[in-house]
Parts: sequence; C-alpha cells; structure tokens
Amino acid sequence: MRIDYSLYLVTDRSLCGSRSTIDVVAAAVAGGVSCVQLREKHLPVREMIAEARQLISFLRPLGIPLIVNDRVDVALAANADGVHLGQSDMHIVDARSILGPGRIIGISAESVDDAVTAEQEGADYIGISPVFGTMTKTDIAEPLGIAGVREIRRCVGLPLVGIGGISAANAAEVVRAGADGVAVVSAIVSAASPENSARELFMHVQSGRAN
Ligand code: TZP
Ligand code: MG
Repeated sequence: MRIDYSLYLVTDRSLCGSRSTIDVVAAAVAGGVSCVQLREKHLPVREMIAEARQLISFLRPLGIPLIVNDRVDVALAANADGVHLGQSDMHIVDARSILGPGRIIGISAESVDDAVTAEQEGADYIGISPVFGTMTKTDIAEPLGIAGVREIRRCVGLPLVGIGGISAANAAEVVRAGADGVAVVSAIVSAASPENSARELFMHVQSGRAN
C-alpha cells in the first residue's frame, strides 16, 4: 500500500471538545487530511476496536489509511491498515511477525539512531518525535528541531513525518527540511474548524515542497 503522508491527523478525543472523533475526522478529511491515526490512550479496548471500525468504514472507501497507535491487537481485530509504535511499545520485529508484511508499521524516532535502527528493522515510515515542544503529549523527548529533521533525512530513505508542535506557522519549514508530511493533533482537533485548519495546513505542506 502506498501512503500519502502529506497531512497526517492523529486523534485525541479529549481535545475534540463536544465533537465526536468521527465528525472531526470527516471534517479534517474534507480539508485534505491524507492519513489518520487512532490514538486514544484511555479508551477501553472494546471501544477502541469499535471506534477503529467506524473510522475504517468511513476512510477506506476514500483510500485513506487508518493506523492504530500502540495496539497491534486492536489493529488486527479491526483490520486497520497498520500500527504506530513508540520506543517502549512492542518491538517492530515482534509486531511484524504478528502483522505480516502487508500492514504498515510506523516508528517514533526520538533521535537519529532510532530512525536508522527503525529503517534497518523494517519500518514503513518514521515519525520524528517531537520536532517542536508540545502540550499534547507529556512524556516526550527533547525536541529535535528543524536541524533534527534535516539530519534524519540525510540518514534514512524512509518516508518521514514530523510530529509535535506543528501548525500552519511551521509546517512548510518541516517539509522543506525533508519531511514527507506533518502529523498533527491539536492544530486540527482543537481548531474551531478542523476542515479549515486542515486545508490551511495542507497548503503549507504543498508550499514547503515547492521551494
Ligand atoms: N508524539 C510526539 S509529539 C505528539 C505525539 C503524539 C503530540 C503532538 O501533538 P500536537 O498537538 O500536534 O503538538
Ligand atoms: Mg506508543
């Protein structure tokens, strides 16, 4: 499966206000989101699977992949397109042996070494985590900054997605530094209009590619 990582939405129901995740995702997709990750740290597993199924039934006909954060079992049960794993989650080699070659495995890299290792171990893409400081995730490494994106781009050939503190103000810069796309939580899910916010971010991603 070829994935368009241009604008990668990561969900967080706690930041959606009174709106449901599916409504926010639908609006964001109308604005140009090209990939969605279900990231719900506190949802009971049954609800997570139900939510993944609901999102897949909306996204799959549009050709937009649904990646599940952390949970290989949820990804399999819901027949999602893949998983996204951090440095303390299931090891990629174990995840690959469970998921097989057809599903996407994304790995969060907190350093150049993490990124190089993830590529050697068969990751499909790398999340550069975090690029900037963010309030959305508390247990994060030191921001890698634009210089970190550039250095990881120099060292690995895999698709790269920057995450952490990305907004319309800095998305183009992240792409200019070599990322294939940007992943965002709050800039879309907390926006007054997730659709308009996604559209604006998408424009900045495009403009980062153009120069
Ligand atoms: N991983 C690294 S930073 C982050 C995650 C899930 C949160 C990014 O959230 P935001 O609101 O886009 O800064
Ligand atoms: Mg994780």
